[in-house]
Amino acid sequence: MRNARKITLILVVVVMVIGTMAMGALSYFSDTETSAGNTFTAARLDMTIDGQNGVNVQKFNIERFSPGSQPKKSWTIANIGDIKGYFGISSVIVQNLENALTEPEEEAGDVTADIGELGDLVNIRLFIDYGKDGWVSTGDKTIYNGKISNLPSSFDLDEEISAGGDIAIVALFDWWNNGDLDNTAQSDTCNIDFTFRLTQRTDQ
Ligand SMILES: [Ca+2]
Ligand SMILES: [Ca+2]
Ligand SMILES: [Ca+2]
Repeated sequence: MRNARKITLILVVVVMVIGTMAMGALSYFSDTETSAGNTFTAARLDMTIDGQNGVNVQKFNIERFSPGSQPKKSWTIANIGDIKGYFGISSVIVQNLENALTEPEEEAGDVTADIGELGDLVNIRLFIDYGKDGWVSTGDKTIYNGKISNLPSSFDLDEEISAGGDIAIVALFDWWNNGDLDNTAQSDTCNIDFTFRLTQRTDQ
């Protein structure tokens, strides 16, 4: 009986000690802060040509082109995104169409009735016009200078365009005097399709 009272007393003391410890734990200083609302928002990389977005921009449609002419055309390539991009020409496709094989063409030795010669005779100077004056100036970057038919299928230019920035690309065509050979291109059409590309780089 005495032992039972002793055990009960011990249990009461243990419970009181645990209770006091718990009360002591609740009384410690504490503080909390939050870090909520953490988000990721993807950047934007979006290119326009002459302010046009998502539509083909036909830059030139030159009619009645003849030797001695020097037409030029300029594209404004803009990065309307919010990170810088790197510009290149990912595809160049040249087609030389004969259209009609006229009498002067035959007389000049054109024997290919289904292949045009215009792109073989006309020079194209393609450059980045840093001065934006439309002409090749000191410091401008020449992309290509040669006959249209010899254009490579792409140009890996790696030309930086900052967010909100733009560059001017100019194509300057020269049909210099090639003598009688010029007659082989009468009535011909030369078609050039460019695909411009703006890409992000991971090391920026
Ligand atoms: Ca675009
Ligand atoms: Ca021909
Ligand atoms: Ca022709």
